Amino acid sequence: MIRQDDMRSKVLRYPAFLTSELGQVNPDQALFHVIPVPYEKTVTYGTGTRKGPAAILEASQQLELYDGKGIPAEKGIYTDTVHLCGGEEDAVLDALAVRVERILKKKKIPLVLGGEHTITTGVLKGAARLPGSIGVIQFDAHADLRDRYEGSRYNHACAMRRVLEMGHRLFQIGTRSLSMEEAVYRKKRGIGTLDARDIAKSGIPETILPENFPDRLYLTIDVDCMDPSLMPATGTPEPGGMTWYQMMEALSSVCRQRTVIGFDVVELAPITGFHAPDYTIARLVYQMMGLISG
Ligand SMILES: [Mn+2]
Repeated sequence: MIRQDDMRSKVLRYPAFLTSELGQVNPDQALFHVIPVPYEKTVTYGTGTRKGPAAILEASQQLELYDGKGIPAEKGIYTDTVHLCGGEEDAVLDALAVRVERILKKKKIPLVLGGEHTITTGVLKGAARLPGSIGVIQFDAHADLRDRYEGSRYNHACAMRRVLEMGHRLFQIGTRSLSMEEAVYRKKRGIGTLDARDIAKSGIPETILPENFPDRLYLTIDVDCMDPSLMPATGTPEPGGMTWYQMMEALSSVCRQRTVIGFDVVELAPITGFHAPDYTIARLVYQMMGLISG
């Protein structure tokens, strides 16, 4: 499955997103640039998220080109080389920042497939190098706002704390598991929230984001925002999560109201022999492309 184009320069490619339908894609003509990032260093419970990107790309071969409204693939989907994740955390994340910055400068949309949630900090470091403020929407069962976790500032449980330190605004959707300190910190920093409990009670509101939230959005989707009945393939599942249609409604609401500059999907940990979760994420990614470009 993994094709090693050139072992000497360690260029690694997974099968491209929807390559079954699209064949070779010219990066200059593609709006969406997929970066597979099989990063797994600080996972605390279930493991295997390094296998997430390849599983999503593999499952994408089964997608219908028509998403129910249009054909998002017509905007062009280019799958770039696999990000090298073997080095020091700082170096791996900095290299990711450089790649993302390059894509954004070409007015393309980076689409990063994880890998653990830590990678979002690398992506946003790159995005922050372009002018203008960015609002970050985090779909996640967990707040990920700890300052340190298990001795590391790079732990996935700290990802959003690092993002806030870069000066980005944050809005959390689907949260249902956090420490008392995180709850206090959330209030203190004025972080916007649409918690899972409120979604279960009242559904997705017409308008989610506050009026003064930045117009340029970056979306980070931890797959555990969805209910484990729909998404069991993740390291730290939490009951009481979002349904498929709640996800679609929330995503389409924020895409309608703002400009999405990029997004990532993280923390899929494929279960061998059970391909439904992998396909669910491939479909989610494709629907996102439609919502952004539609
Ligand atoms: Mn999470």
